[in-house]
This record gives sequence, C-alpha cells and structure tokens, in this order.
Amino acid sequence: MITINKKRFKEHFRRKMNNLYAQTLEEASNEELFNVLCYVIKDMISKDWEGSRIYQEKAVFYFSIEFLLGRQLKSNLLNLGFEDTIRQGLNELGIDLDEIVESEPDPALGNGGLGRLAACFLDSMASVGISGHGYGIRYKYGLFEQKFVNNSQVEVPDNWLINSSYSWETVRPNRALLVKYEGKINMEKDDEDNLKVTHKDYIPVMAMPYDIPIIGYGNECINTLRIWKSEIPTRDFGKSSSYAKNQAASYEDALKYKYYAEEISQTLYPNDSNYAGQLLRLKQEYFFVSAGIQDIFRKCRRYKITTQDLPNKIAIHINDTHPALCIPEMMRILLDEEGLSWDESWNITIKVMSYTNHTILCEAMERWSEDIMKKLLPRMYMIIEEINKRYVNDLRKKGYSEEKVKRMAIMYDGEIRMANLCIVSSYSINGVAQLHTKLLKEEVLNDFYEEESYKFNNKTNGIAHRRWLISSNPELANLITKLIGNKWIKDTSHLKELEKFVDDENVLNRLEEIKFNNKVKLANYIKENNNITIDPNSIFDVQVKRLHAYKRQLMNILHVLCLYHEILDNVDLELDIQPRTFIFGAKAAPGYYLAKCIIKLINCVANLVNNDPRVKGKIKVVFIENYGVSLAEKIIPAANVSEQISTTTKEASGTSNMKFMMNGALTLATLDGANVEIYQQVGKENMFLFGLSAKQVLDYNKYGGYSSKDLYHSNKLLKRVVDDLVNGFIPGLGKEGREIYDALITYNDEYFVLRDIDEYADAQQRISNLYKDKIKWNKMSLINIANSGIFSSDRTINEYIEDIWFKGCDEDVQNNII
Ligand code: NTF
Repeated sequence: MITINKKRFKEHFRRKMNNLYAQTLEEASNEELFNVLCYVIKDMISKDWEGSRIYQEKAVFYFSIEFLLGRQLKSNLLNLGFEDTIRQGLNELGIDLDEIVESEPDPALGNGGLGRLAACFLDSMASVGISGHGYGIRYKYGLFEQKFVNNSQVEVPDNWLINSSYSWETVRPNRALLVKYEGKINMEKDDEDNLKVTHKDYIPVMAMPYDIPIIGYGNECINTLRIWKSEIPTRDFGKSSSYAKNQAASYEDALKYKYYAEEISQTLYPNDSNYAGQLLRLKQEYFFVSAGIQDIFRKCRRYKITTQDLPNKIAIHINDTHPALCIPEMMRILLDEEGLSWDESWNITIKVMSYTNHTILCEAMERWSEDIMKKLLPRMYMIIEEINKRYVNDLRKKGYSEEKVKRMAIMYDGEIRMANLCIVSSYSINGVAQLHTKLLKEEVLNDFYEEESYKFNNKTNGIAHRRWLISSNPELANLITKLIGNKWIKDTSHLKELEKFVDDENVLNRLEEIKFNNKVKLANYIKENNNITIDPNSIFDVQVKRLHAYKRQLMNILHVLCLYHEILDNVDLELDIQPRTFIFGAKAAPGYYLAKCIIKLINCVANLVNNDPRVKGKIKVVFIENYGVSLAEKIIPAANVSEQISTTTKEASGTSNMKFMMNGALTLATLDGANVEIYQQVGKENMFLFGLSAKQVLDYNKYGGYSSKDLYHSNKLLKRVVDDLVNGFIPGLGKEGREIYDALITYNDEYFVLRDIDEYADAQQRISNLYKDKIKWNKMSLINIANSGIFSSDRTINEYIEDIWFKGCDEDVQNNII
C-alpha cells in the first residue's frame, strides 16, 4: 500500500519546487504548483507503476482513438486516499488545493460519450484490479474550445499541452516504434520455399510513447494509458529506412516529410457519430494501432510468451471500428514476422479480438475506399482482401444468396466496411445497452447475428462513480456514507440500502439542501462566466451533450418558446408557472451546419427570453460555453431534471443519463438507450417518460406514414413556434431559422421532433406540478440515487472481464474457424 506522511510530503513538495523551478513556493504560479504536486505524486507511485504486473495474469489492451480523460488530480488523490493529508499539508504551506485543481489542463482527447466511456473504463479496470491498459493517440490539439460570437459557435484550437508537456505523462524514447506507410510489398520464396514478405520504399513515421498512470481505487494497481505522438524517426531509426536516404533529398522534401509525420498526431477529428473519411484519419488509425500491436508483441517476446499462448495471455479490445486495423496488423506480424501460416495466424487473431459497436447511425459507419487503403497501407489491404476472400467463399459454400453475400462481405463496391471486418474477426461483439444490442441483433447486424449468434452480447455502459459522484459531489457522497457506511464505494450495489430512508424527512431535507448548495455554486459560476443571474430556487433543467439532430436539443428549445408564448398570452394573469432555468451545454462538429444553426437558435431564444421583463424571471435559458468534462463535474450535481430526449432507437446508450441519476436528478426521457434500464431500475413513477416507442419509430422508417406538414397545419400552437423560426420573431436569427424550418417541414422532420413535442410538453407540465411537492420530489430523487449502483462502470468492466476478456473465445468460435 502506498502511504503518505504529511511532514515528509511537505519536505518533498518544497524540494521538488526547488528541483524543477529553482524558486520558492511563494514565487510559484498555480500552474507551477500543479506541476510540482503532480511530480511529487508520480514519485510516490513510481514503485507500484513499474509495469511488472503485466503477464502475471491475463492483460487487456483497450484500443481507442479517443480517451476523454478530464482532469486527473482530484481523481488520483481520491483513488490513492491522499486528499485529506495533501490538502492539510498544502494548507500549512499556504497553498489551497482547490486552486491547484482548477489550474490543471483538461485533456480533451475525445469528442463525447465514446471517449469518456473509454476513460471511465480505464479507471474501473485499475479499480477492480486487472492489468488493463489503454492505447491511443497523444493529440497535440484536443477537441476545439467553443466560443460564442454573435450567438454562433466559433472554434478555437485547444492548445492543451502547456509548454508541450503534460505533467502526468512520462515519455519513453527507448520504446519508440516505427510505423510504415505506403511503399510496395515484395513477396519472395526463400531457399527453403518459405514465403518472405518485405515492405519496400515505405514512409517511416516514429511513434513515441507517452505513458499516463491510471491509478486504481484503494489498491496497488496502477495501469498505463500509452498514447503515441508521431514524429520523424530519430537517427537510429533513420538508418533502417531507405526513405531518409532516397526521398528526402532536398531540404524542401525534408520539410514535407516532417509535416507528413507530425501531422498524424496533430489534431483530434471533431466529429461525433459521423464518419468523414479523410486520408489523415486513416493514417491516425493505423498509427496507434500498429504501434500498439507491435508494442504488445515486444512485451510478449520479453516475457517469453509463445504465439500459441497469446489468447491465454492477452485480450485486445477494439473500441468501435476506429482501431479495426488491429486485426490485419496482428495477422501481419504473425505471418510476416513470426512466420506462421495463414490458418495458424487467423486462429490466434480471432481468439484475441473483441469489438464494441457504439452506434447504429448509418452516417457513423466507417467505410474506407479500397484505393486509399491499397496506396496508404498496402500490406493491410492485402490481408483484408484475403480475409474477405475466405469469408465470402465460406458464405457461398453455405449456399447463401448473392444478395446476402453482398451485404455481409467485408469488401464491396470498392469499399472496405470496417464493422464487417470486426464482426468476422472477433470472438465477441457487443452493444452498449439492452435496446441497442437488440437492434444490432434484429436489425442492423441481423445477417451476422443469424450466422454467429453466440458472438453477440450486451454490455450496458457505466460511469466511474468515483469521479462522477464522490469527487464531483462530495457533500452527497458524505451523506450517503453517513447513512449506509462506506461499502458502496467499492461496491455500488449497496446504494440500494438508501431506500430505507425514503420516508425519513431529515434525510430528504438534507438531500434537498445539498442539491441547493450545488445549484448555488453553479449559479455563481454562470454569473461569473456568462454574466447571467439565475435563481437557485428555480428548477434546473439540464441538457448537456454533443449537439446532434437525433439528440433533439431542438425539441427542448421549441418547448421553451411555447412556454414563452404562454407567458406572453397570459401576461395579465400572472401565470402560476414554476420558475425554470433551462441549461444547455453542447459543441457542434465544425462542419455540421444544422447543428450550428440550432446553437444559434438556442442563443437567440435565450437573449429574447432572458431580456423580456414580462417574463419576470419565470424562465431563463443559459447556454454554457465550451461544455466538457470539467464543466460537467460542476453542472451535473446541480441538476434537478436530466433531459434524455433522443429519438427512440438512435442513442445507443448515453452515459450522462447515468451521471445525472446518480446525482439525484430526475430523468425526462424517451425509452431509448440506457434510459430503458433506468426505467427498469426506478419504474415509470420515478421518472418522466414520453415519446414514440422503438417499434413506432422503426415502423415509420420502414413503412412511412409520418407527415410533419400535416401536424404543423393541424396544430396551431405548434405552427406558431415553427413559424417563429422564419418570421422575424426571434431577433438575431437569420437564415439559420430557415434551415431548421426546412429540416422540420420541407424534409419531413427526420427525428420526429414535432411528433413527440406534445407529449414532451405534457411531461414537462408534470415536472412543474411535481416540483411543488418538495417531499415527493426528494423521495423520487433518493430512489434514483439508491438504484443507480448498477450504472457504475465497475459493474460494466466486471461483465467484460467475466463474459469476454477472461472467458476467452467460445467453443463455437473455435469450431467455426475457417
Ligand atoms: C456513442 N457513440 C453513442 O452515441 C452513445 O449513445 C454511447 O453512450 C457512447 O457511444 C458510448 O457507448 C459514438 O460516439 C460513436 F462514435 F460511435 F458514434
């Protein structure tokens, strides 16, 4: 166990300040204090972080193109159990820990749910104590910073690496690896008739590993997130490459080459649930995959693990299709470097790989052009082609129609379908919530499910409750511990014991008081940053997530407009409306025009409503700029209402829904994604459900029958707010209003906003009514907290361990090896 002693900590801290900056504590900036604290903690954990644990047991490698870590300091202190001692120690040195916490850069190396899930999984893998490590990319620029200029989103580069470094990381130049692009593949038989494959004239890029420690809660487990930076090879590497000698002949070429290499880990693609298909993205995908797989083989060689034994010693997880090239890259090493036959290599590969699908949205499915793949990654192309050939032959042998073979093929019509590659080559395929997995099985991947049903399974997402409750809502966490003891911290199923207090008015009042305190803190933040005054006594109704048409922020803001009209219509009557603050936070992908129009709409409506004296503060709208992990930690504990209003079938799981629930917000939701499981936990009497069912949405999509125009013409109130978009009612809204109008009316409202909005408004009315009954509201809130234990990512990770990673592949998979 790593221990801490206050006196020694203080000495260590002073010494480190001197070593690093040759200055006194008094001279240091908050950033410098953060760096020093970070290095002191790294010194303390270094013994446990030697990595020696790897291969004493099976190791899991989680490949993800995004890890949305958020700040690490508080979470690390919590997991180490050091927070109190360090807070006191710093205090005695005249330093405030909370200020240091706020000066840590927030690494935004992800877009949204997918990347944040990967970060929660790292925390949980370490906390349940397995050897589970991440591989990703060390983007120089994370997700852009969002600013509003004239109500529109403007993107500013996120230069998060202050002075090009990040204090939690350790760079390991001696473990750098070479990734090869382009060039030609040469196949020759050697004297013993063995096929020898060589890659000639390739462009070498060096992958430099940066390791970030991932500290488990209350155990000695410290895993590693290894993220790679792309560089031109250093001299030693250069020697091995003909490229440096032949290609980079002129200074200009040398500069081009430098750009080629460095560009790869320069920027995170800012698209969420949308596939853009750029060449650079494919370079990024191969970059971290090739480095990671080579790294795994290097470790295996060091620990003398035979290739045959690989499936017993390692599990490789492919987080969505972005790391799908893990499959051909592993095949390449087994075939070309280890000298195994195709069958031997394949049998090993498919017993190692497992894959998670995170979306059924068609526009998010990765398909790479065969031509691009052939040119950029010729060896990958050859191997994928061979996998496809064998698979398609196999399907034909089974007598399937050509139509079906076409649908299932990995390569078709000049494109490589990455999901199909993953499905064919993995022993496990999982969706991220019950409904999502059901849709994969019955709709989107039905052909594959019929073929190999044993591969499919569900793993409902989860959240790191340590970050999202204990760290971000300490008052609530303390209350829980006071009531039921601290067992829930290791095992969240104990939260259920809170139900005992459902009729205890003292507890309910305390719950309300804690929520109120969190609301005051958020109100202060909003005052300082947005210069808007909000009333902590109003209902805080929150929708924070990426901006996407299917998530229907539009429905939310149109409903606000409805309320606004209602107030104006009854201006003399002093309507008895429960005061509401509608809080939004959302970034739009820079190229997603409709999403940006919706941002502008929300901002314009906010200005209109907030500045109209007739509203008398009954409703306020706040759009918080630059939503991200650090802001989420402030917003979620302060929410009364959690808006989870996606078009049913479209949100694979959602994870903010779980965070809100665990912090006592009541969920306003469609039965989509993991909302279904929230409903299973608390029942419809403890949340606010509305909207089309999955079946209704699927039927509309299959058979038609929905006309938004008809609705618009038949419903006066609805027509009024839709017309507001184009008739000048909303100052500042220009052509964006027309764009939204067209999406709703001209293009028949793909996401059923107008179809669901009436029921949504009813649900909102129920919320207003209920909020008046404080006791009832607080009871529901308590029941939600008590039943949120199942959404800890520790539960999810334990399921991955038991059903996938440690179980290994089924006999069925083994029997079906081609
Ligand atoms: C997202 N998928 C889904 O849209 C969310 O519903 C889900 O909670 C998270 O994944 C995590 O599983 C994506 O971001 C992507 F890229 F797959 F579209």
